[in-house]
Amino acid sequence: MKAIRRIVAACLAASLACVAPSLAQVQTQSQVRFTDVTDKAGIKFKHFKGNKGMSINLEEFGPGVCVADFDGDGWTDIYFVNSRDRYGRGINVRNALYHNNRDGTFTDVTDKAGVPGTGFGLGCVWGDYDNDGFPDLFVTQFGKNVLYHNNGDGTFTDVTDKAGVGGLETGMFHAGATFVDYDRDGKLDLYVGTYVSMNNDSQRYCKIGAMTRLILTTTVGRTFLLQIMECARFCFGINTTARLKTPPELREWLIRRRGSRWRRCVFR
Ligand SMILES: [Ca+2]
Ligand SMILES: [Ca+2]
Ligand SMILES: [Ca+2]
Repeated sequence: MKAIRRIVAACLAASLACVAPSLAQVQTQSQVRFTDVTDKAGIKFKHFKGNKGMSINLEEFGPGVCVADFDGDGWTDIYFVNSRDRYGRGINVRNALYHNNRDGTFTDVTDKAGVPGTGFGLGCVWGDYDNDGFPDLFVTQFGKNVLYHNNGDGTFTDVTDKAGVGGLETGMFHAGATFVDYDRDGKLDLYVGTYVSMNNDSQRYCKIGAMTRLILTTTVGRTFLLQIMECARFCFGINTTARLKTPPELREWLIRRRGSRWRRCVFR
């Protein structure tokens, strides 16, 4: 028995010898720490998700944030993107531009700069598309995008229509964008990513008894079953299951929450 204990002890010692340098290495690598200075920096921006009850995929996709030295003072400024109230609840929110005060604090200059956004925002990107030395701001939105030209005096001008970058011809769900000079002519070009088709034509209704819920669903990239599940969960919440009652074209489904009876769901 003593021999076995000696062997085990020797093995443990050998193992620790092997492990010890790794732990030290990890400790060395983890010396960098971050401190949350949001309040101290004066950044009061709060993202409003926009959901009413269970969120739809649109409300899960934001928000974007992008940084640039928009006024050329050598200090990086921050732009936050916000969503909007799409349910008529009277909730007023907007995007926010925070100017770097060079002392660890920031000031909200959105109103002065004129860059609140014009719709349900998703992403943003800075880029000096006209090479005047001041970065301009492009915001992707659900619906029409917005391009703000930097006037160089702390203010911006909405030049979306003039620039032709509203993007409605490519759909509504503009998820993100990037500036890149793809043809190397010295002028930045703009690439905008559009997510699934999601517009008024793809609004669906879920009717269960006297309860009718409008849901926003998608016509591309989603299976019909997923749409049904979205419908069911909007009506009954999570833990809802569904099964087909009639052929899919009749769109009658039976749904139920766990432990409850099956109920008929008509999907239009
Ligand atoms: Ca700055
Ligand atoms: Ca510019
Ligand atoms: Ca170019």
